[in-house]
Amino acid sequence: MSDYRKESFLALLEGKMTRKRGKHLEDASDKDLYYVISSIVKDEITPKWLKTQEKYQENKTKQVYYISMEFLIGRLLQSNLLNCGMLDICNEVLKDIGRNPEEIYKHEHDAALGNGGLGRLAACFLDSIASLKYAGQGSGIRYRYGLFEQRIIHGNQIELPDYWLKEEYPWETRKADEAIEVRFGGKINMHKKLNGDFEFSYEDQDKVMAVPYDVPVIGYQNEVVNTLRLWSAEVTEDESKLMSDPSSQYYHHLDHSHSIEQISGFLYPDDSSFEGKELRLKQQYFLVSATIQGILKNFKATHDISLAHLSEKVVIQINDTHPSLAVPELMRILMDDENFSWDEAWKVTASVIAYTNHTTLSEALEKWPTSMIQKLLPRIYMIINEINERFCKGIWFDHPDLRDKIPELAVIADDQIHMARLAIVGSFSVNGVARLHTEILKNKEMKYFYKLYPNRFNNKTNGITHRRWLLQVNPCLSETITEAIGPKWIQEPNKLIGLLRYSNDAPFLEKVGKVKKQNKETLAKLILNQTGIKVDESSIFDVQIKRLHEYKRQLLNIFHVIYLYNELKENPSLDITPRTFIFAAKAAPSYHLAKEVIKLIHHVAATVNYDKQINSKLKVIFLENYNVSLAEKIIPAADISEQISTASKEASGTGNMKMMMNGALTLGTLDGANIEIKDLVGDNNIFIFGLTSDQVHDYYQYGGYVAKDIYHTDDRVKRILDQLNSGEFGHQEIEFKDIFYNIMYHNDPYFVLKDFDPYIESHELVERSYRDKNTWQRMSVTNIAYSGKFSSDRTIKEYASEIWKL
Ligand code: 26V
Repeated sequence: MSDYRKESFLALLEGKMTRKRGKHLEDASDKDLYYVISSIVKDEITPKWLKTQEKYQENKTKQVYYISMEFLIGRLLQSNLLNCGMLDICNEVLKDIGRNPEEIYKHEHDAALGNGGLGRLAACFLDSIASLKYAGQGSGIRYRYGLFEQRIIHGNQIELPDYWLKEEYPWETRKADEAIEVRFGGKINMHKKLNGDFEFSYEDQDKVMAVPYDVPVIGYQNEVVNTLRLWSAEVTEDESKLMSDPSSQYYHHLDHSHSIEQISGFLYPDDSSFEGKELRLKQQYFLVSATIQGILKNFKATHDISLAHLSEKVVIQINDTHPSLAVPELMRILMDDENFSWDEAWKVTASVIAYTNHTTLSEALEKWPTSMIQKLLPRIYMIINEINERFCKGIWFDHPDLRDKIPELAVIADDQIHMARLAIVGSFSVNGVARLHTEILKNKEMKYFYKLYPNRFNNKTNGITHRRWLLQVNPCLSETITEAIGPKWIQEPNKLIGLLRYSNDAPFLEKVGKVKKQNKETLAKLILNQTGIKVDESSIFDVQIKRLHEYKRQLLNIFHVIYLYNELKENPSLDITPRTFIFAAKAAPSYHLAKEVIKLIHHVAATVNYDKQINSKLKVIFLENYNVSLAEKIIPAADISEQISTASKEASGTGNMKMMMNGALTLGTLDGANIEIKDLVGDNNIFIFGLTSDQVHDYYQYGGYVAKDIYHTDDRVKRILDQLNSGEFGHQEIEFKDIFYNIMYHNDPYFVLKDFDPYIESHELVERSYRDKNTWQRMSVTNIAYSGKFSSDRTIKEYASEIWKL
């Protein structure tokens, strides 16, 4: 690092500290430093931000708009410093003046504007779009409250509100002059024009202002700065005036302004089951209407061609069905405001919108009651109706073979609007997020649509940004990699494959092993700090971190722990490799069974961790309030990555990719992207077990699985299930009847018992492999070497060339 650059960074720091915070550097708190460094970054990137946008305008660049109800961005300071090439300098200067960078970065509140994988994927995509110099924008909602904060009290999850905007958020810029009016409800008037067409006008609508807050998205050392635009719901200026005018009937109408602000009030914390809540529908339309209006305004300001050519300059990717009202909204504006005929408007709409599916779980599929849409969005309802009628007629006349499938295909059926069907019909591309998932869409869940539109379906296997998830979170591993193969992998993550040459190089393996050990020590400190429990740093760190869902089967994991505990109790001198099981997971607030599993993990932990007899061999850790920042600390320290969903249920998974990239070995089912990991690293560098997706499918379709039979024939299983009922874990009075009942009397819907035995066997193989340090390190390095494929840069290049045509 040149002294000159360090000196000038220090000078900036000192200057800004006095100007912005009125303090000398020596007196600055960590928080002062956080704000001042953020401001330095913002100063650095603002000219680039303007320039990037001007260039797009000047060159009339085609733009992709990524619309998502969720962007799980986490903290930004460190990754922004990294991307603008200032991270090393900043760290060094801070250390020079006796400060700890970590302590400073910690002051940023996570932006938790998402639930899990789908929201984090959106954040990784933005990073890759900018880093690959594509012209792209994210569009989302600026929720005042992000995903709840989780506290655990006596094993029970308690949810606290996440008021992340309590203090200034340094990355956002409010753009009041670019606010857009969004309208709900009202009366629709129809007039017949001279040419026989109908014309529509609206009356008595409720108006809401969508005010954009722009967050910069900085490309990796490439001068590009894109935008994430987050919309906030506010009262319109007119109404605001009326409400502060004592002579007006609206004076102090606080209820009204409250109900409007509620639209961007909070993120819905349930990603497991669809609930037709009106406020959620309002959020969706609010996001979509503001975004589409903004897109068209920008198009008109930039291009002098007709909106009929929109698809040459704009593509809209919708993240799951949540923004699928984009279809009727674009139709509405083109027809009612721009005088397009139906056919003209349809041609534009269906060539601009592309849809990504992220789940096949039927509980999560969005279906809105027609009555709700009709009341809240009467004109949108009319348009959806027309889309449905034309679509059904089309099948009737052009695809007689599918006539009897119309009830399964219709956009409106049983007084419900099926959003996935709307999204498929109204888009030019439908993609799944891993190979198996896309095959399931094509051949099972959406097979008749696939028959109708075979060219529309395509796969885009997910990815993660290696800049955050390797370079930033695991600097020592990154350095070790660079020492071996040079720095080119940072720009081209596929170059990580060069590590294969070192997979038998003892000194290199040793270095990688050392880094893992350090990372485990760091995590052990965090665990001690947060839980008071001291874990064995040489034990296997076996990690399952993700939302709590039945299909993700945290239950199977904890059953294995109970099994090990039972074995050790029976034979305390059993020679097993010490293990630390690490869990972190939030359950949706209304998901009872998921909360029971959290409680069970805690009670097993309480029993195991304090049992003197086996103490040194087993530890169970649950880290509360799982979020992006916590993931960043756990992932570099993982030895085993648990990816044990019931086959066919996990569309892709992305935690699997993050852990692989940090040298953990996957213990998983043939589900989601695990399959693609296995195909790359080979059977010897991964631990695969359990039912296949086809077997699971066949059991659902034809029956033949009886969970009770396993209970009655496998003593290990019977013992565990009986322990749930006996109150053995935790306090005597705590029982886990609902979990027991679900397995025994709902026939174990996620095949926990069926996969139990192969899971145990797989764990035994893990244990044996770990004993041979050299083999383990080789496997670990092989995983890192192949992980380049899972950089979201690869994913985004595929989207850009095959869907977006940028
Ligand atoms: C679903 C719902 C359902 C009802 C209302 C609110 C709400 C909010 C979010 C969701 C998301 C469910 C879909 C989802 O998160 N899928 C995950 O997407 C990841 C990225 O593609 C993928 O890696 C995971 O396997 C998949 O479960």
